[in-house]
Amino acid sequence: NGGGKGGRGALIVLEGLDRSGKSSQCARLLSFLEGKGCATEGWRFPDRDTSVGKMISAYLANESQLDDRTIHLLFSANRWEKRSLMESKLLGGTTLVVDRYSYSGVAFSAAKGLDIGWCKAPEVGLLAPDLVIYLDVQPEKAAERGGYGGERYERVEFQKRVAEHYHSLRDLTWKVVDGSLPMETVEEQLRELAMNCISECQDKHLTNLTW
Ligand code: Z5A
Ligand code: MG
Repeated sequence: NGGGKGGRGALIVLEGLDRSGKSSQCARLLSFLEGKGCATEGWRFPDRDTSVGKMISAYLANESQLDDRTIHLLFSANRWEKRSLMESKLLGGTTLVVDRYSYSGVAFSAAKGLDIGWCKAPEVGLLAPDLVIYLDVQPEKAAERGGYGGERYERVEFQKRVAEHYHSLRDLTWKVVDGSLPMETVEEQLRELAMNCISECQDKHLTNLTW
């Protein structure tokens, strides 16, 4: 595992607007860590493979309609159904690189106009990340990238509101990385942040989101 001392794995989350490069960078970071001999898994939310995830996926594809609060709670439930597995992986020494987490949950629903305190409440008690990497890209820039516009929420005006809410969620675990830099440059920065985090959190206890 990580530093070879039998410590726990790190919970590393990537966040950012649509097309900020999260999935690309998660894949690159994962193969880098694996190459270092680190026990690592790549996770993502929504996890579309569970039954809750299938409801979310249909909603995002505009194949079903759901009340704003209902879909918010489904996104949260999708994290809760993975919490115990997440905990056992981390305690067993596996580092998790997670593509979106509770911050997406709060930022997207709050951008629809839901009360932010109400949005945070169901996230309390989920595992707190050791590191949140926010890939910072202007919404207009992100929109120019490939594949934008297919799913619900993929509109520039909406993404601007999401960015404002992300901003209000930043805390000590956040590192903001300029996601408009070339992919390789971003990748380099993430490697260093991840390696530092993995060695620093080995002896630290896992904590819960408190919000
Ligand atoms: N959502 C929610 O409402 N509540 C929740 O609790 C959660 C999520 C967890 C689906 O998420 C939606 O769910 C999302 C939030 C909401 N809605 N929106 N909008 P998703 O994770 O399934 O979304 P996705 O479509 O898979 O990924 P994404 O976020 O849109 O993109 P990304 O992963 O950040 O970017 P990418 O796929 O790595 O890259 C996009 C393109 O940009 C691609 O062509 C790359 O080659 C290119 N790219 C990447 N990096 C660069 C750089 N540095 N330079 C140039 N080009 C680049
Ligand atoms: Mg993605």
